[in-house]
Amino acid sequence: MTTSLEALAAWVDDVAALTRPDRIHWCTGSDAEYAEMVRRMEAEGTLTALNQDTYPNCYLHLSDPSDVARVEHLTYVCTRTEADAGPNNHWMAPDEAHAKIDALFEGAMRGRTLYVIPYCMGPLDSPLARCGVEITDSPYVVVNMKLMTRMGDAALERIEREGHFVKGLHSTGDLDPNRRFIMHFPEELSIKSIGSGYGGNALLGKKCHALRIASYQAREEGWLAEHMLIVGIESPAGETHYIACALPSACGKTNLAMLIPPESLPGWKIWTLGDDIAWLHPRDDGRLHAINPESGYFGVVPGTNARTNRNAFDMITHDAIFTNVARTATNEPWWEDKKEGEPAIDWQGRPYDPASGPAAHPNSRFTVGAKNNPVYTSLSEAPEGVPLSAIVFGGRRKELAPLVYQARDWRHGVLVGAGVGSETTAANIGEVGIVRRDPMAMKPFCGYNFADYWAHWLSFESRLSNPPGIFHINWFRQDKDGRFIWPGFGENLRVLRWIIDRTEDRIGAHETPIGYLPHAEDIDMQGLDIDSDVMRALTSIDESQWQAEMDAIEAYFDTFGDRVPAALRDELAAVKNGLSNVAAKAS
Ligand code: OXD
Ligand code: MN
Repeated sequence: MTTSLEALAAWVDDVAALTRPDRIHWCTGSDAEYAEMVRRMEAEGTLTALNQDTYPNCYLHLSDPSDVARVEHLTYVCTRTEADAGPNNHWMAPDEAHAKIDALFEGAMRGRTLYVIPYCMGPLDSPLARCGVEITDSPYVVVNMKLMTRMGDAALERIEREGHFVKGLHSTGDLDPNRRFIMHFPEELSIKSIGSGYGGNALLGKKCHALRIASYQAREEGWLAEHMLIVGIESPAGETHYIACALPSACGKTNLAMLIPPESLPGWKIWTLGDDIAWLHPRDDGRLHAINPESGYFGVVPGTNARTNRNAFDMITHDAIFTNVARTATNEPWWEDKKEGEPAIDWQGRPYDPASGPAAHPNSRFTVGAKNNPVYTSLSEAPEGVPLSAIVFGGRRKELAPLVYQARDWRHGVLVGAGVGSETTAANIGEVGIVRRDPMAMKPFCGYNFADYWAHWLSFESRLSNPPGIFHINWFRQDKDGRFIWPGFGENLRVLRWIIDRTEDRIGAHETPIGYLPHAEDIDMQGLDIDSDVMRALTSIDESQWQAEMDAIEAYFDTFGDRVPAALRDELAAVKNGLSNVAAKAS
């Protein structure tokens, strides 16, 4: 036994009896252990060193071609009653789910090593952090968890002190998509995942624990686990505001979290606290505080270049793991839109041939520790987190949603979040580019019934005397030829400034039925060449399109029946009313 915590030792024994590994290794989290794991994977051929002169300590992993993204259709929330999981989740009864998946785990680790990874989501000394233990047979998971979480001895110490932890059992199994399941048991605070080695399916601290299980735990304990980046924005005068922003997968959260201010806005600084997950807690000051439970990034690689995200581009030149990118003839990693070099070998290890599709998989990823980021802030380790000035929701919408708007108050803000729709991306297996409802960007990640989740969100109105403002953004508007009309990336700082000015009551806005829109002149356009027509399109709404949108949101809410909170329905009715009044006046 390598732990003083009996419950943990007993669970590891039970898992070993079921899965029959050749060896058991308790991860210490040391750098030497990481180096040894890398060496072993290189010997096995599951990790390849990239050019160590230009990309020191960088490695490439190529996954099974059928295992490149999250698999929502195989992801289950197994609560005692189906209604508790809600129509937003696939559900299976816990007994049935355990029986089904345990049968697949039987003997699954024969010939392999069972790794025990104790980890802490959040700063090790934070009362807002929560711990877990992942058991896995994948060395790739071990090295990724080392970069993404605080794992090893220090986490184990906290777990032994607290006596409880989230249990996550993972095996890559035989990678057969027909024997792949990602199951969550929120009432038992446990996860079982088999048949995939892909990040979101296999690094159980991330989506499975820090979102699905944590969202459930957060409702019981009075906080929120959200799919949000956390960023600090420092003005030239030295005033810093913290913003948490929820965007669906592959909609630019990492870029926004690491935004580089354009030269035309001198003196502004950006600090990254997190790029994917935020845990939000009401604190004694009446404000909502945020911590990032993770300590690394698992970001989408294609599209990263010196112009779109110089910080990310630089941060992945050392101590990084790449998954499913291509390689150049000089063994450097290569991806679409890198704007440098040429692919020689594609993400499946074949000589590159443009006829076989992109050289790097569209959902290829980098994994790096947060400290690689040039704009890392040590506030990421602050036990109390940072107080939020604003919460920002958003989606990928070619039309309809303006560049930015503000909700009237918290309650209306919950409607804005619950109504988010976005065009799908390659982060999940399935059709790309269709609009789907993605409330709070949590569609794939909420561990319980969305209707109860919205009620939980609404309850914060009375828990916060000084709540953050709530906003909605859309960087993805297109013209009729399919070109993006807003430049995005660093220029998004102009929108963040508007958001901060609104939370500080420094500027007015134009009131519409969907919320407050900017007066076009209040968005600083210095140094940016954008047509006034385009600016008008970005800062106005088409009422009839919005009427159709609100109908679609209402129809979506209807799928949750009477569990939808009355206050949310009232907010929806108020917006619909406002839109029909405008339409009546116009006719
Ligand atoms: C992610 C995702 O990997 O949202 O962050 O898919
Ligand atoms: Mn994500």
